[in-house]
Amino acid sequence: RVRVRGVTIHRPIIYGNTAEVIPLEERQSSSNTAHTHRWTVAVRSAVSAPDSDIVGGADDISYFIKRVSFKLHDTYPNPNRNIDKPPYEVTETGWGEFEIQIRIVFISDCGEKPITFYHHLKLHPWTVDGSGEAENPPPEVALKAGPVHSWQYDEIVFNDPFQSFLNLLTAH
Ligand code: SLL
Repeated sequence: RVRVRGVTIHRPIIYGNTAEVIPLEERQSSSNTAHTHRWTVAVRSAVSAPDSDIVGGADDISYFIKRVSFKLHDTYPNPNRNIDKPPYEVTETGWGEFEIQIRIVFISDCGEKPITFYHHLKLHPWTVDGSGEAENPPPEVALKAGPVHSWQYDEIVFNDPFQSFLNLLTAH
């Protein structure tokens, strides 16, 4: 099997999270009243469907991805979450922000090593008060402000890919 020297091919992705305040009534009737937010962390294609308010995800990225692992904070049960088919996402509830480790494993025999990066889970719509200090608004204000979004655009770069993998990527 031969590598195609000098060739670089990228695939655009987005990764990040949305978060919403859990309404008080729902919180009080849940088993975990300390959990203030519901959030979703995801890896998707960077292409959004027209007229959709979902960020990205319109293109298939599963043909070159075997697994996406999200490593949550140790306060979560089974913090290592392996997702083997799209959508590559985890939805949870909680009370705090933390770094999520994201690892993408590519399909078997493609010759590409897994990549690892981090996303800071964002729950709060930080606002700036009159004095220029950043503040984290109270839950009722945050609830009215609507969902928080924190997304990063990036490109997965494959250098000197195997000819077979290059063919697969360009065929899609
Ligand atoms: C903080 N450094 O102190 C962060 C840690 C951890 C958030 C945040 C756990 C939920 C559960 C949860 O929300 N952890 O107990 O299932 O802000």
